[in-house]
Amino acid sequence: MDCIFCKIIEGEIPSKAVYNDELVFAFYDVSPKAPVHILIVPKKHIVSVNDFTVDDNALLAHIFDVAKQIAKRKGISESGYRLIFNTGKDAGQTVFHAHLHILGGDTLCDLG
Ligand code: DGP
Repeated sequence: MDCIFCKIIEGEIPSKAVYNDELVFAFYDVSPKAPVHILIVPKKHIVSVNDFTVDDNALLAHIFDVAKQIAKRKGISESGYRLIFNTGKDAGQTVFHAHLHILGGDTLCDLG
């Protein structure tokens, strides 16, 4: 499959790894939008949030648990961070392998 994140997971494309287990891989975003900008990707190829099913509930819970762990490890748990799944064209999704952005380390732009 010609998927850049599958290739990163397989190690075919280098990345700066942050976390790895049997379900997910996390690495630094190549084009950071905040001092801390990390992506968590499920190892299973899932195109976007639209494609998660109830069978993925445990995987989704795990992704958020890993996000919490990473935020703590990177020292942004208390200062604050944003978790984003861009989903589809209008949201700016550019890689069609679902991924959770962790953004923090500074005051983020107001979305409200
Ligand atoms: P999104 O716009 O939500 O689809 O985010 C895709 C992100 O993936 C974007 O912030 C840049 C990042 N990205 C794209 N290609 C690579 C790559 O080859 N390596 C790394 N580390 N990040 C990448």
